[in-house]
Amino acid sequence: MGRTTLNFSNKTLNGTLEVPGDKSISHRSIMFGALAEGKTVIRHFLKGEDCLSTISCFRKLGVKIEETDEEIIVHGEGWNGLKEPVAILDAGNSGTTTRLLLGILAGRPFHSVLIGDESIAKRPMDRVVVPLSQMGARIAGRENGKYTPLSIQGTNLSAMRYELPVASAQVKSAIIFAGLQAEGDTVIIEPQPTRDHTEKMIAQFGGTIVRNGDEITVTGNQVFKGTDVYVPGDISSAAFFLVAGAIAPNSAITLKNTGLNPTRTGILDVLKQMGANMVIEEEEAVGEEKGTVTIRTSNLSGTEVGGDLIPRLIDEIPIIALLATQAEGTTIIKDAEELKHKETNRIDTVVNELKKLGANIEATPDGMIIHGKTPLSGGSVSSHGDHRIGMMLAVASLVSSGDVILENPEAIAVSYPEFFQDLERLYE
Ligand code: SPQ
Repeated sequence: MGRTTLNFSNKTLNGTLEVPGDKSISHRSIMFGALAEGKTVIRHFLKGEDCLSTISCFRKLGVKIEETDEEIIVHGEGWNGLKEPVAILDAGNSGTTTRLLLGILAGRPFHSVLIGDESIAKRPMDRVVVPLSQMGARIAGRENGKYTPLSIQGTNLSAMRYELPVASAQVKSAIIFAGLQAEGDTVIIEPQPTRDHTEKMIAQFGGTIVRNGDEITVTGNQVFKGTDVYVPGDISSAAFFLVAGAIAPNSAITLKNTGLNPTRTGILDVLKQMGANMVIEEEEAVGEEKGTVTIRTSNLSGTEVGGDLIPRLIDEIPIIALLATQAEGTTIIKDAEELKHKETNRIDTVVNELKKLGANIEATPDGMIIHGKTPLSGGSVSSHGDHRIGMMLAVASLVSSGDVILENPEAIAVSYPEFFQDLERLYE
């Protein structure tokens, strides 16, 4: 585990950037490419560790996947192209890989074993295992299938009607993948909208899924056709530069080809609410919405973040907390208990690490309260193996008066391997 010293104090950031491809969409493009019949060509795929774990799992499941500098080519042979793996499937640090694969493997006629790293071993899998079991899935694991390693004996699944008890795109997607293999119509009730990349991709691969209000209906036994996928820039990665541009002095950053799917753009709403100097230009696109966002140094004020906004910015809360330390007044983040189930407990890690830099921040049972505007100091902090905490602390160093020493910066490679190179390109 390494350590890096960040001395970015008072740097001005200027320039144009295209952040790497969206992580959620990259995972799903491999999954649908593998399940489809024929060739799928994916451009602007995120070669972060999480998505490489998804590729490695599907290769072990017998799918031919080629990698060039520009493209990933998946040679799908339909649902039956997936074969019983002779090796353990390792999802690494990726919750998306683990949970979505469970939905796929539950209905395949073979046995498989799924593991992940230390962080995955602590994240709840029962939120997926319980509904899949109601469909007939046979999954065993530690504490009654709550934790990895998980062993899956694929079987015939039956359709069901299920109301999501948590706002989670991963739970929704796992049930959709199971529903796609079940007899009849599976209906999922989603009280709060979550990212809809799985639904969009079903349409892109020639399948059907219907949304009616908060009800999603998916019919079983669908056949997908391989296609071309362009993955837009990840708004969750762009968020670090949006905040950097808003809080660093005399800065202006333009982010091209950024994903603007409305289920993901909560960060833009919060930046607007806080008074950020920002321009959004949407562009014509097939499938996923995208466009260009420009942000300049801004005078920010505190705000409240909660309710239906939370699933639209769940992964951006660490960087929003930092943003709030640089805004006048109080920011309240609530209804965000889900943060406790991410790579780390992101309520505790955000609060503890930002406190070490002098932030006025306190944890609440479902979020945090931040009082600004606070000058940050240097200090020794850690990513705790969580990529989003690592990037947030690196951006914090832009407004810290002294050096920030960051433990375990390697974690950032999970979603953004070129993060530091991109940050350095914007320095003046
Ligand atoms: O894949 P993983 O590890 O769960 O990644 C995270 C992240 O910060 O990158 C969460 F820790 O993103 C999730 C996100 O929080 C990715 C995701 C998806 O692609 O469907 C959905 C969200 O999780 P959930 O549990 O709310 O469905």
